[in-house]
Amino acid sequence: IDTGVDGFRYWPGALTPAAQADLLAEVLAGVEQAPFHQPVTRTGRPFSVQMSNLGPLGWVSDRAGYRYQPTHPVTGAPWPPMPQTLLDLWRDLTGWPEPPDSCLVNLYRGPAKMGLHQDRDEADLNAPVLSVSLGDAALFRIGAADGGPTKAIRLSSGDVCALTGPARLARHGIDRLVPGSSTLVPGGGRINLTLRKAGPAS
Ligand code: MD3
Ligand code: FE
Repeated sequence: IDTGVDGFRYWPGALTPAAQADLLAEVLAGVEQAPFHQPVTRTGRPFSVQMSNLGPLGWVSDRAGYRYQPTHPVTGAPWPPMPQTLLDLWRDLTGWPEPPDSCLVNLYRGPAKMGLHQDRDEADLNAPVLSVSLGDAALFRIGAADGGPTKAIRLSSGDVCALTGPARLARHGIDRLVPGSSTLVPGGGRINLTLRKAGPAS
């Protein structure tokens, strides 16, 4: 597929249905320790997506702004460990010399969406980002960092994509779910895992 954005790499169906179920079970076990919460923007507007994190650093947003921090904003506990499956997937698909230190777990249900944005809260913007989709399909929108047209592609359960090089600062978002397209996530909806090297390169 051609998104028009150089450095966007896409592996449709990278995870078999069995691998998706195993990975989801590991992620949901982590989320039992670090429950989903609904972050708010600096102006107090709630995100329609619910979030949790796994690994040493988690992305959070509140009235103080966006940042990565080592603890859950509600419970104060450290984020649960990153599943080994995800560390392996990152190594195999990105080849990046350092492991990810952050896995943002985004839960989309019903009308949840994510507006067009850039990811630039990470210390080393050269490190790639890896995304794993589980559950209902979504319409993902992406366009070049410096503006111009955007394209929508459908991300389905088990699809993996990497954002490397010029795609790292691409504008992207989730327009909407394709409801009823998967029964993987209990209670319905879509879970996206975003793996990042958020802290400084070592
Ligand atoms: C393109 N998440 O958490 S994943 C995010 O499906 C985020 O939850 C979306 O955007 C989701 O920041 C999209 C695909 C993705 C992730 C990171 C990117 C695309 C990206 C970073 C740069 C460019
Ligand atoms: Fe993003």
